[in-house]
Amino acid sequence: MITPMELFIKKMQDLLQPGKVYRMDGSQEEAERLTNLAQESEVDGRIVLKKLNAQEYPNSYYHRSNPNDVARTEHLTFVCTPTKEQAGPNNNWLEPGAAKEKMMRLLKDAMKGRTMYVIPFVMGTPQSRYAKNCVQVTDSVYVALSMRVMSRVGKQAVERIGNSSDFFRGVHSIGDVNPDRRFIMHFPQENLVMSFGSGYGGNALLGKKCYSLRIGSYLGYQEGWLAEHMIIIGVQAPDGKVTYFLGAFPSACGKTNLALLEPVLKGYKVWTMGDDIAWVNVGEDGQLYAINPEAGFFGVAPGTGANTNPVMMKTLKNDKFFPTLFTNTAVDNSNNTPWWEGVSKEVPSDLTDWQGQKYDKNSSKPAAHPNSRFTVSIYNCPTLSSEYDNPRGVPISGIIFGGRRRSTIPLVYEAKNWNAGVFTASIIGSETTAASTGQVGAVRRDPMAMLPFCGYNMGDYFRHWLDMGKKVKNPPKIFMVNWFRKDEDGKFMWPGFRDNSRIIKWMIDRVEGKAGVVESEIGLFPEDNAIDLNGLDIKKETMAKLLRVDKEDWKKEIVMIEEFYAKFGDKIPKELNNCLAELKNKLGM
Ligand code: GTP
Ligand code: SPV
Ligand code: MN
Repeated sequence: MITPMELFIKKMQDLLQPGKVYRMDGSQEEAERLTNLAQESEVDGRIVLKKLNAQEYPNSYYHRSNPNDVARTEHLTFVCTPTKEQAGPNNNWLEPGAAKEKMMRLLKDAMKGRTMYVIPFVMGTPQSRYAKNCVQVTDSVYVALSMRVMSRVGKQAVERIGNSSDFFRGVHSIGDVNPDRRFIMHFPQENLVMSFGSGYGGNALLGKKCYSLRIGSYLGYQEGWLAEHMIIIGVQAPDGKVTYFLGAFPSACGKTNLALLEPVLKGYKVWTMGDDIAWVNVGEDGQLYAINPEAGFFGVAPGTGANTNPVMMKTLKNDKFFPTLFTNTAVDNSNNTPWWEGVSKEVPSDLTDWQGQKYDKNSSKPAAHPNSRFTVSIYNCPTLSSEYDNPRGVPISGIIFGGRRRSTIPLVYEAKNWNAGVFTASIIGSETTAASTGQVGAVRRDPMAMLPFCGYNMGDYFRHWLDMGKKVKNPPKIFMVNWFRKDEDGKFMWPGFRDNSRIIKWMIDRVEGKAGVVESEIGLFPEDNAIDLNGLDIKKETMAKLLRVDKEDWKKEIVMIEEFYAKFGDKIPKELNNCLAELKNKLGM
């Protein structure tokens, strides 16, 4: 008898007609073999990988993609549920039959003369009951190598799957990298994703956003857990105690930086559990626990430097687990190292930009693409938590939500209880970033930082969040932050990065009941002098501005919130409508 996994592989072979089939085993030897192959292969007219300076960046490689393929494409991403209502106004929708037909046409014979890489992988530590089994096929060696870094590829996955038919199926072909023939189609009911025409991270590494968030959130809704766009960190205080937090910020709004934070405050330390995705379950003791389903970082390069994120700089130079990939950064030709805005103050004189052209220092454009990224194993991270592979995950005491807002949203405040926290997260607005194609800097609603990633109707998702609160014994405290407030001159008012540890310290004090609060219209603010500003040169007036409700701004915000809520009609839970009514009342609306 043929196993369901073998049947899937055979069906893919019949459909895609690859010249060769290669089955990934996840070994280090295989990584060497495939990186060697990638240095000799051309895809889409470009050499797939070029080796970088091994003294500076050991076992690191440079990849340049087609300039039309540098970010997620939300307008080409669909959730194909039996009814449109199930996908909700937060998703593009196609009827599953029609969607599959469209994809079958694109995928038919798509791998002729190419190699089909079969990637069995586990999301989550294989010992965990929360981990999930997956198989992806792809014709991109770059994707195959990236998957190896980002998930647990190989034997353990094959063993876990065995004769079972319960595994995620992902089909990916880079096709001809044509945006007119690019689609990322999700079939939550079938645990299936079909992706064509892009090699970019979130479009092509199907274990990441496609499975661990869109399909995962749907599974979580069915099975009673949450799949979230969140970091997981353990923050150690001077007394040695570690407090675990989840943190959700929209794409390119600071998750990776917070996950690898080196606190400025003496005696504090951040232990990294994850930088992008968390699967959150209620444990046997009734507490909320989180695991990171991923095994690597796919992080934004620009802005990463020795001052802002020294831990990531060290991670990128470790090679315990390889390869490390740099995609669409610039290259410093003087020493063959990757370069991006923020990695050094000086712009090197001999740079090749992300499109392969000689870079003109006087150019107003950046040398690295704003969404250029690195792909690196989490095991190379010097602050990796000792709990990272704990199959139970870690118990969560606080949840931090945030967005990128030049105005309106204060530096930090706390929701008065779980439901108020769910409301606060449901009304998050954030400026769009280069992580997704389209306009950058436009404010849009991005509830829980999940707008592009919730695989079902967001109204049902809000209900699910409220229900989770009822199941948890000691619901974590919920905080809202905004590192991105700007003054009249357009300068950031808060130093951010390593100084964000000052805010986290206050949160720990709140969790431990050591700090008082002042109630405001939108939630609870720190008492005067409760935030440790020792050693920081910041004006009292600036702090006052950062920690104040601007009623006029908030009245404008309410209009946008109501517009967003209205899209969901009566799917918005009454608890959230009540919170909104209460807020309007307090603002005198
Ligand atoms: P995704 O990988 O897209 O989900 O992004 P992310 O949320 O992990 O964002 P990341 O930490 O990579 O940061 C994105 C950009 O924001 C980078 O250019 C950072 O340098 C910048 N950034 C991060 N934290 C701060 C901060 O506290 N203040 C300021 N001003 N910028 C920050
Ligand atoms: C994001 O856009 O939120 C990312 C990068 O983390 S991607 O994997 O492409 O989604
Ligand atoms: Mn992300």
